[in-house]
Amino acid sequence: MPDDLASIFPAEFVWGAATASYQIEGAATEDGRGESIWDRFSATPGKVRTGDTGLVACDFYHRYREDIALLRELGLDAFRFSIAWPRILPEGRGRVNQAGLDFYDRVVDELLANDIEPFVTLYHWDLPQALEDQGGWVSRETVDAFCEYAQVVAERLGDRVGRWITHNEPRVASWAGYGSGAHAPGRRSKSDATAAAHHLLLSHGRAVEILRDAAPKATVGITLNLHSVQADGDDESAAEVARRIDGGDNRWFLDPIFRGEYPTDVLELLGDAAPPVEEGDLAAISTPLDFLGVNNYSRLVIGGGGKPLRNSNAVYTDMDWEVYPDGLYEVLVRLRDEYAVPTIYVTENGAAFGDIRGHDGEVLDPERQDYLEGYIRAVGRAVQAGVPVSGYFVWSFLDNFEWAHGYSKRFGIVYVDYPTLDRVPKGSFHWYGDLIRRHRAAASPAAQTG
Ligand code: IFM
Repeated sequence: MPDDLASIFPAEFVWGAATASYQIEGAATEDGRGESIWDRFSATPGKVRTGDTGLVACDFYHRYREDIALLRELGLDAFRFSIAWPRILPEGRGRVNQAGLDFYDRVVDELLANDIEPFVTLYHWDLPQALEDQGGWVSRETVDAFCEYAQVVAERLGDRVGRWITHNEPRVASWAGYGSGAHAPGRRSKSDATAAAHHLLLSHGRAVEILRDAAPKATVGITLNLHSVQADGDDESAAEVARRIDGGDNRWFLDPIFRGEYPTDVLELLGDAAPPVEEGDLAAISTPLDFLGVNNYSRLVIGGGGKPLRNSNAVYTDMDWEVYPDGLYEVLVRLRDEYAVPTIYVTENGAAFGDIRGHDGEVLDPERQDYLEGYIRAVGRAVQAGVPVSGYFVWSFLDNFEWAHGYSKRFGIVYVDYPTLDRVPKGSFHWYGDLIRRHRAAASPAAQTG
């Protein structure tokens, strides 16, 4: 592989940055936005660190022009953001809030005016609270509500938006939202979690056709958070636990989407907590996709006795996640070899570190730069091995509301000074921008012929 990272990638490779509505927008009670499960959850004492909420967040709602100007400065091809369902349908279904649609209209137009392609995620976890009150994702009716929402958004934005992601990380939305209760809505039930996961997947499958009909230019995918789960050494119990975790975290979502079936070993383990699958559901879930979005940050190693192992030689991020770029390579190769995924975008990858603004006002983050370089190199290796990876999105563009961790974890390549909401591009922002510029230069016709 060439040393110069920029020359590894094909000319049409897409460089992007990713965000999500609740994590950056703020303006949680403005212009008719309804309540979301994250408003309710973060207002509940003890659920989010130091009681942080998304009420103001990064104030992207008011500062999107300034932020898009920074995206332009960075030289990005694409920006991934999500739509807040409660801005569009404050009660979850029925009444449409035009002011909510208008906001995303403006964001899309501003991006296009700056030559940045919008990648729109429909659901990044901010379910209207009104729907949660009627059962949330455990209820099959929420699937119909999601279809209604997808239709409304696609009709309004579909003339300009070509890239659609139905859901972000259904594993987290279901397992953490309805199983462990660490995320909104904070329920703790295994059968609720599996029902929620199934309905998220079903709503995805149904929405694919809706998006294609309402937005004829649409290419449609879903984003899954996938990780490499490995057993350390030959310990049999470690191998068994690793397989079980891989089943729940990875195969539970990949198999229905790409094979039209749930993995039988996981179904057996679930027993009575298996999801309520009806005839036709798996056919809908496995509707062929245009692309798969992959979010990857770290790997999991299981040691003797089935316990997660800590690697004393590795760097860990502020989330206590091991830095292990090969894990992303392994995931990408597996998607080609085991699931024949046609096109992949790495829709999130990045690292939280405890960034500090220096006396000179700058924010230097060499650890994040190293992290990004290692992972982008791993993507490059996958591309060279023939894996169809078409783009890479750094998580995240801005420091933001990191769910139950509140604002304590900084993932951005742009620092947000929360008291003033000033944006300060970090060292990694400049590094990433330089990579993109060098890639363009290496891919230009002059460089090809010269
Ligand atoms: O911040 C989250 C994002 O919302 C979903 N993927 C993982 C990120 C880091 O935890």
